[in-house]
Amino acid sequence: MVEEYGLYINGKWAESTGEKFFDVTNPANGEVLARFPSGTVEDVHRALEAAKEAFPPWKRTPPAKRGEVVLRAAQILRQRKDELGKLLARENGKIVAEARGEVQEAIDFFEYIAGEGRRLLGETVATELPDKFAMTVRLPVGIAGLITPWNFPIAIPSWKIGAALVSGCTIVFKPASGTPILGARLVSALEDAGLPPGVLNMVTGSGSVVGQEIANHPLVSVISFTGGVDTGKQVYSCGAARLANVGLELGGKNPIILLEDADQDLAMEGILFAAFGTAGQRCTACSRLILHKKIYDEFLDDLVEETEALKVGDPLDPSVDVGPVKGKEQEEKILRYIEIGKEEKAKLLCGGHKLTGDGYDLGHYISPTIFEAKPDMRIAKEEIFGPVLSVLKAGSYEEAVRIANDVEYGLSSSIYTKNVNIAFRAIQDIESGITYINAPTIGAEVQLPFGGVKNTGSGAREAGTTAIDEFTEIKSVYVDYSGRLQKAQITE
Ligand code: UN1
Repeated sequence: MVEEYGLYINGKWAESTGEKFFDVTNPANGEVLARFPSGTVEDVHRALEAAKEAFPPWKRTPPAKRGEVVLRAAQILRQRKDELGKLLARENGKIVAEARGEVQEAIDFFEYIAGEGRRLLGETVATELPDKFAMTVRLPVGIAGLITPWNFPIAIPSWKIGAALVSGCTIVFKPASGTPILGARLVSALEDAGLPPGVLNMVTGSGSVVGQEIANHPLVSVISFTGGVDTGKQVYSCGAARLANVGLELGGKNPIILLEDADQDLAMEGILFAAFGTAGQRCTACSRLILHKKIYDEFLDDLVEETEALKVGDPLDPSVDVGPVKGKEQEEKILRYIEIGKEEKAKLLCGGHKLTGDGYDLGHYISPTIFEAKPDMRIAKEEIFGPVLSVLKAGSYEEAVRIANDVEYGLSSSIYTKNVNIAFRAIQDIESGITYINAPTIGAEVQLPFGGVKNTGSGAREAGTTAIDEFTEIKSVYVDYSGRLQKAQITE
């Protein structure tokens, strides 16, 4: 059955002012799951009006009370975890274990950030004058425009929405058109948790209409965007034109460095999970394995064997390791990169094609692919966002780090070694927002900041202790209780 959804404006599921709709399909078999309105510029304006009205009372609501609503939503999501996990697997194509994990990530973050409502810490700071007191307080930035991607359709919206709500912002939210169902379900959980009307509004539709209007509108004081680097740059310049706060989480080309002393069995499992889990469609996915020359041939043979043994298929089948990629566009992009790899004379070791035949024909399945590549090849430098791993050879730790850093991105990274000195050096040397020691590049936990360096992003880190930085302004407050004019820097 095709579910019909509306926009969510001012506490009501609403129709669009336009007439157009779009379908959401299951990438495993082409089944149409839902129909959503293609929102218009006027719809964005209606949502912004609601967010504007709702802002003053929400700002005045004590942060702990704001957190309570978010905590209640976490409890509701927990009750719905089974249903949402299956729905997510059907909407996005990730295997059901990972889909459940993603729902859990949203629950975890809501629980975590709800508690922030009882902190929202400022500082007290010494002053240079007698009978004077100084402190900082945090205030909400204003209306937040949140634009989220299809690869984490509930976890990433939960990071942005949860942090914005507890900070006291009101919201206009645009989920990705490929996966708006989980976004809508997140909104429902907050509605059922008692969020006041207008505090959170959702407008579905295209990036070029809805996304663009959110990014450009003067009422939006903070824009938080996760997605591709080209769109991220456009969003950044929209925000720059009016000096809005902009938070960007963009691409990755995340390396795993495997040194000759590492526990190779442990590394094998981690590489398979990071490169081919979620069909490689995580910003944090490992797309480069930098392998020490002493273990190169032997490890690579085993890796190819293990990769060929991965079961690709229906994400709802618990025995499947790798599901489909999100859709036609995604499939074509990945296959194009595989062709580029062949043209660049990278050596294709396994996979490299679309899967066809029984169970595959109606979906978008790509067999897990490994290339032996050189660091300057495009497949080893550009984000492919699919189950394609480039293997690169390094003669030393130093060379491995040089290769790791020689890309435009810096989100996640990993090194496998038993040498504690090298491990600690790597923390300093690898240019990325996240580094794992003896663990794969994926699987960040919500209580730590998430984000990257270089072209991976800009602005405050999401999640973790920094989550509220994106949505709060810091005000410095001076209280002079001396009863006379004291002049800082002048009064002796
Ligand atoms: C993403 O791919 O944008 O660390 C988010 C991870 C997940 C989040 C990934 N917790 O892999």
